[in-house]
Amino acid sequence: MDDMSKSVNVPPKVLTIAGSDSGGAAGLQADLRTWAVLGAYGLSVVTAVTAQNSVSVERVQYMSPEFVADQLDAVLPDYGAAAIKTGFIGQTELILVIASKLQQYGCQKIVVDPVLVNHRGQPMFAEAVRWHYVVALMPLAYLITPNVMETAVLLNAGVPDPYDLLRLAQLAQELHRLGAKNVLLKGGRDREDVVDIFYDGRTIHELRSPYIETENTHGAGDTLSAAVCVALARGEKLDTAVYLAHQFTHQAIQNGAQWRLGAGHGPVFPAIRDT
Ligand code: PXL
Repeated sequence: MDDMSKSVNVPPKVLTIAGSDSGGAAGLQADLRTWAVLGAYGLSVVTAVTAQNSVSVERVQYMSPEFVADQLDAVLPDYGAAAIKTGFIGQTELILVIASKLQQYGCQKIVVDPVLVNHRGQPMFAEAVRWHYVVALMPLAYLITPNVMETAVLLNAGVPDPYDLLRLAQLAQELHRLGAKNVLLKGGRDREDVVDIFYDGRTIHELRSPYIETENTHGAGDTLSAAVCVALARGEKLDTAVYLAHQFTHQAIQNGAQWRLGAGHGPVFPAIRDT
């Protein structure tokens, strides 16, 4: 019989290299949920397991670099991935092994979400981690998706005022000069709007949506970069991909905005429910 896979409409395959959030809001759980909603097939290579809930992160258990390499060697030669996202990594040895495997397998569509600060905006890792992101991972990325605080950490710069969109545009350009091919700087503000700044090396684009008054934004950044990743896997152009992902994330925040699932910050939720 002919190769059935040619005639069957298979989903795009996407890989997240990320941490597990036991609270189910962020990390690989947010990525896989986003991909299921968008009809993609998600692979997951686990970098770390966190013990956390809606209030706090209690513990982080890192996987060994060898075991992360084993996971990548297991999935990439077999399934392959049309696009890859990196999330929580947190250790220099893990950054190095991931960078080397990404080069070995030659994936072009890599979205790097530089998870560097906690939700209070405090840096989570030592300076060496920042530096490894810049020298080892950023050159491999097709897109990086830092928020305002992560941008300041990556550039070793002062924290910008999120309302100063001109300054954010400058910082996006500085990240490009530092080696990022494309930059989506998340979390700018303008009056009642949230503004993400997208810089492709030529033009600054603004992506806008109305600010939603809620504390339930845990996982918003993961959802956004996972949504960009799947659009790229489907062959969308990057400017279309970031636009679709911005709208998708706005809707995901809207969906969970009124919830009270735990005592603290609630999740965003991209699925449409009929109950
Ligand atoms: O939202 C960033 C993020 C990514 N990955 C893991 C996390 C978080 C934030 O809580 O816990 C595992």
